[in-house]
Formats: sequence, C-alpha cells, structure tokens
Amino acid sequence: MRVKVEEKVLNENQRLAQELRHRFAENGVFVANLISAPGSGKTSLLERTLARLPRDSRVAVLTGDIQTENDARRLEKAGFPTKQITTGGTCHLDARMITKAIADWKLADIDTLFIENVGNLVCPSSYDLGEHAKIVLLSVTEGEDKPLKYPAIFAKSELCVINKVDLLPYVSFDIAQARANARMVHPDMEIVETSCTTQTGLDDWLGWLERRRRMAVGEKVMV
Ligand SMILES: Nc1nc2c(ncn2[C@@H]2O[C@H](COP(=O)(O)OP(=O)(O)OP(=O)(O)O)[C@@H](O)[C@H]2O)c(=O)[nH]1
Ligand SMILES: [Mg+2]
Repeated sequence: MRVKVEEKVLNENQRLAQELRHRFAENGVFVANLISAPGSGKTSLLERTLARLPRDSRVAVLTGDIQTENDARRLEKAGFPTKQITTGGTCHLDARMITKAIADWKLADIDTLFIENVGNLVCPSSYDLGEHAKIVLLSVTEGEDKPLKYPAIFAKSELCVINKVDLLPYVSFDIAQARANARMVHPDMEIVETSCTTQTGLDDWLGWLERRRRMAVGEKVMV
C-alpha cells in the first residue's frame, strides 16, 4: 500500500517536472539543483558564485529549507531575485513547490536558475525538479565513504563539488579515496575541489557551470 502511494506521488512529481522542463526550455533557462547533507556549503557556494557574477546577470535563486528564511536572507544580498521555500517538514523540494515559487517570475528574463535543495543526501535524489543538472556537494568533514553510503544522489549528479578543502590539514579525509568512491558509483562524474573560505577552486566550478549552461541552451562551447 505504502509503495503504491509513493509511486503515485513520484509519478505526479514527474508529470509536473516535465512541465517545468518544457517551460525552462521554451524560455532558455538553465537550471542547476544543488544537493548535499546539511551544512556542506550550498549557500556559501552560491554566495561566492553570485558575488562573482556581473551585476546585470539574469540569475535567480530558490532556496529550500524545512524552517527559516535564513538562506534567502543571505543570498538576496547579492541583489538577484531570490525566494525561500520553507517545506514545513518535508525533507526535499518537489516540482509543485518550484512551480508555485516561480509563478510570478517571468522566465524569459532569467538565464540561470539556481535551486538550493533542503539539506539531505537521500530524499532530494528521488524528486525531479525539471533541472538540467543535479550537483552534489560533499564537504571534507563528512567522510570519504559518503558516495558509497548514499549512492543514488552521486549516481544522479553530473558534478561532485568537494568543498571545505581548506580544512584538509585538520581532518582525516582521504580526498583521493573520496574521488575514487564517487567514480565507483558514477564513473563519468566530474569533480571539482573548492573552498568557499579561501575561494580555491571557484574558477573550476564557475567554468563547469558556464560550459554546462551553454550546453543546456544549445550554444557552441569554445573551450
Ligand atoms: N572552513 C570552511 N567552512 C565552510 C566552507 N563552506 C561553508 N563553510 C561553513 O560551513 C557552514 C555551513 O555552510 P552553509 O553554506 O550554510 O551550508 P548549507 O549546505 O547551505 O547548509 P544547509 O542549507 O543548512 O543545508 C557555515 O558555517 C559556513 O561558513 C568552506 O569551504 N570552508
Ligand atoms: Mg543553505
């Protein structure tokens, strides 16, 4: 019975996600869905990203949490359209929440939509939001075994951002093993190493983002 209900919910989500995908494609919006355990640095990475973009960039941000508007308050400081989605208990964003949140935004005015999912490595992996790419963050305080313990999200994400590398001297995190574990689950996975504190690796992240955006909107990429 429970399986049947879950199936129905996921099918309905898939239908709404497909509608979103069409709308994003029609309007040329590239959508990135950032997923990680609580506290890996999703908001920090977005803060650093937004701060580096030209002020006239056509970027918008949705950020999901169970409670509080804290992340939206941090992100809106960059001056781009930003909305908090508070789920009130649900451990992931779903396509209906995205549809509702963007209802009064003109998609034709947006080139890139960043979605910060609720901090959780499990539930968000099952919910398509109509995005082009899922991006999973893993911070060096979490342990290099996480790709093996939470394979679904590593299998479904195009990019793994290993964040907080400034802390490597202080924690026993084997970064080579973390990379190998991610590639064991997802052999073609792209990986970048970042620190939002020292800004190490941010160029690699921004480069990936721009290449992926151009691919999504069908432009030719000159590398
Ligand atoms: N040392 C270090 N700390 C970081 C880095 N990135 C983020 N932090 C810190 O980690 C904590 C959590 O960062 P957030 O950006 O709020 O993490 P989050 O993934 O958005 O968290 P939730 O939205 O609650 O899931 C904050 O205290 C950040 O300052 C980093 O690269 N290095
Ligand atoms: Mg956050």
